[in-house]
Amino acid sequence: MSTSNQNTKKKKRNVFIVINQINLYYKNIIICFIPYKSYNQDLNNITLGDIMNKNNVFKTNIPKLDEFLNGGLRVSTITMLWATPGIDNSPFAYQTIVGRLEMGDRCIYVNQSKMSNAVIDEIEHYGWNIRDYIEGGDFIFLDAYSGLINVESKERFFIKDPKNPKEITKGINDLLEKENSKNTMIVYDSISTMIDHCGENSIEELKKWKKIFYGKNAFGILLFTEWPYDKKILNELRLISDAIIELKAIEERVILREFFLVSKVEWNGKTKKGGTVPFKISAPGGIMVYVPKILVTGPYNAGKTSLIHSISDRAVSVERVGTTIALDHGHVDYAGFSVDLFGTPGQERFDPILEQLGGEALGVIAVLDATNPDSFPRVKEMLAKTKSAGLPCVIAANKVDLPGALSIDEIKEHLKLNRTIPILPVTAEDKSKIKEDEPAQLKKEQLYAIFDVLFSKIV
Ligand SMILES: Nc1nc2c(ncn2[C@@H]2O[C@H](COP(=O)(O)OP(=O)(O)OP(=O)(O)O)[C@@H](O)[C@H]2O)c(=O)[nH]1
Ligand SMILES: [Mg+2]
Repeated sequence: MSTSNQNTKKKKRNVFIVINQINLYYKNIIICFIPYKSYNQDLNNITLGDIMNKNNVFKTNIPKLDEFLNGGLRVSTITMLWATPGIDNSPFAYQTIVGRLEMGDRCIYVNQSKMSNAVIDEIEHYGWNIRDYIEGGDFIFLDAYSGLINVESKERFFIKDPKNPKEITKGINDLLEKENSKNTMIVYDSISTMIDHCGENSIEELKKWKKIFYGKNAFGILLFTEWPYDKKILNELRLISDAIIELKAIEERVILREFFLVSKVEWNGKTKKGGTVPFKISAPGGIMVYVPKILVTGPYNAGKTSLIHSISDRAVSVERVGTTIALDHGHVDYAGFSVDLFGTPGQERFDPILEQLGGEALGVIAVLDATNPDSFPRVKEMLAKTKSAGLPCVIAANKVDLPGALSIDEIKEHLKLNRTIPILPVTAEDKSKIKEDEPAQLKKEQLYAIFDVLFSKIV
């Protein structure tokens, strides 16, 4: 059994490296796609059928990512978590580990760049329980770090000389050979450390790993940080990888935004281009798709503030006698998305600021009062003023609990929109609690339905 330090305290600390004053621009991302043949020739005993087998699909547990991976990871493959220096790729591995363990798989974590206790601390930092799996023997460390720093390993399984890549391969093979009927995910942390110590020889070992995985229901997630390595090494790494998930950053004004993109998926047969997914890592919670701005607009008194307050984990409004005079802001974490909502004031006298508020929004929720068709032209006007054309948009037909409220079809007819925008109903949770000058509590499940539709259009 692994002998993780039971006294390890749960530490609150920031595990991310912040880059200051560095301009990282990746607008011209070269998406590298290597046709399937090149890979297949390399490993002639693994067939396309093996890799494509849908019964062996392993979800990563990371929102949106599985969509780009044609459902998830595959047996006998190597997936590279390819990070730009300064971006931590380990939370991606942790989140997948936790998901796989919950699904009944086992995980071998080869730690070569940090102590196993540091890995446990970090996983717990995100609020995930890992100790039960360690004790149950489903989460196993293969310690390749102690040997590097010349201390005795406390783990049951360790590599004596981690500078010898053949020993690493043998260590992985021995663990996989042990009788086990479960699917096994091998996490290697990290390939950069391996290359630093073992040089180009590492690449030859990686090729062997895929063959070792074959027949043992195993697959690998390898952590790699792209330090300034020789181009030849980088190219070989790309070739060996069956899938590459790149983690990059882009500077927007003074904020550094992180995003991932899948630049290679062998088992997909093609690369889904242009799919960059901005992400944010919260503790607890893990990786979320980050949507920095959703605009909530609509006529005076339609229910914008009510919507933002009802759905948000935390919300701020600037109101005067029940009407919004400056801004509504709320934050929602839902369905793997982390979203900032910005509400516009409804009154026409604030129209000059509508245009500014609409800038940089990734989606729009237009709220209308279903009992007040006279205000519908104003909905269209506000959509135009916030420059919402072209943005994913949903209309929330609010107050459908009130007598005289129009049906969704009637609203559609009245609005006469020249593009198809989904219209979904919204009602107050409890009509008896409605107060004239206060935002109402709206039904959460209806609001989540609106988000589901909107999010499906955003990334
Ligand atoms: N019956 C009913 N009343 C609602 C509903 N949603 C909001 N209200 C009420 O409608 C009024 C206006 O709601 P707000 O959320 O302040 O509307 P708003 O769009 O932010 O208004 P402005 O900021 O002034 O443009 C309040 O009195 C709410 O209690 C609903 O679904 N049903
Ligand atoms: Mg308001």
